[in-house]
Amino acid sequence: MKIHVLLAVLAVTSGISRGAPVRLLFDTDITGDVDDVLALAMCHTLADRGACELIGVTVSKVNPLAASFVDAQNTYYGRPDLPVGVTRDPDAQKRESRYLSLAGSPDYPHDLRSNEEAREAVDLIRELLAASPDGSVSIVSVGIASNLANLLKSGGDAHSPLDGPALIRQKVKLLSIMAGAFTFANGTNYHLEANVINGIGYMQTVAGSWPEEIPVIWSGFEIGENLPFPRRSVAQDFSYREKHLVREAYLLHSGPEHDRPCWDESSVLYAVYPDRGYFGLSESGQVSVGDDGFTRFRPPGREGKGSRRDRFLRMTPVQQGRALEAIVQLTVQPPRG
Ligand SMILES: [Ca+2]
Repeated sequence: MKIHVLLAVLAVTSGISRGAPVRLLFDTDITGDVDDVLALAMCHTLADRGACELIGVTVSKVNPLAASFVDAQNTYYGRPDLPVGVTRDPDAQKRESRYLSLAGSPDYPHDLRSNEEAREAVDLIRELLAASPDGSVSIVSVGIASNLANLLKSGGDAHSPLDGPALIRQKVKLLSIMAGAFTFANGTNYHLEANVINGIGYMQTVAGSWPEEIPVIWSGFEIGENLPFPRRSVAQDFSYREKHLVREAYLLHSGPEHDRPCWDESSVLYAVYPDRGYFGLSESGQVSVGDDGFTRFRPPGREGKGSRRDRFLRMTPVQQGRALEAIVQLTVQPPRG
């Protein structure tokens, strides 16, 4: 056997492949909490490194400044033309923000002046999926599930004749979603998590209708709660620019004396580096969403029947340290250029 053939075989058998980087679609409720801003910064950093290809950002909650802010952050990170979509679902939660007003600052230029100038989110997602190679897109969902639910309910259109579930089956590789709680969290084993309870019907649609063949990895509340972004890093590590959008947003939301949990960042880290051991995984099973918003995980029955679509993230103390440091370093990395 020639040496290059041997090496190729070794690479395949050891699970190390150098295929095209995953195509990342970031679906966010970037309005209330600030972890969405840090998670979007990570997406850009990872794209700068060639670890992923960032193909678009969609917003699942309603705030008139959402599209402008996302466009400003994309521009800040050197991607002024990255497509931005916003939900136009009248039932999606409207949410105030402490930091989206930064979009009005002359320090952060951008094109999109209003949500009306942005794309409708599901139409954009369908276009991006249809234009992607089969099985190539990882969706990171870090907010309420309005866009995912409406994608699942969508029918064929000019982008693809396939309905939502069929399009997902063909194009999507993974859904990495921050939602729910799966162990003891926030002082209870019955924590009702915000991304679910702020749109219970949407999350029920995702849990109930997401295609069985496409894995869903849930980052429960307990994961981010144990990944506190260090205030010292906020104070020191963004100093390479006098005006830094991420630092300003963080301070407007959380102030200088708070270590904000990295809920949303955990789902980005897993989606891009699923094989790096930053997290452990539960066994396979299925998540259901109750009418009160509680997320219940059920493994298959004794006879092995039942769904194996879903798993949730776990974290040992060693993984906790590794994951947090990776998130911090990916968040504070300077934009390219
Ligand atoms: Ca969020």
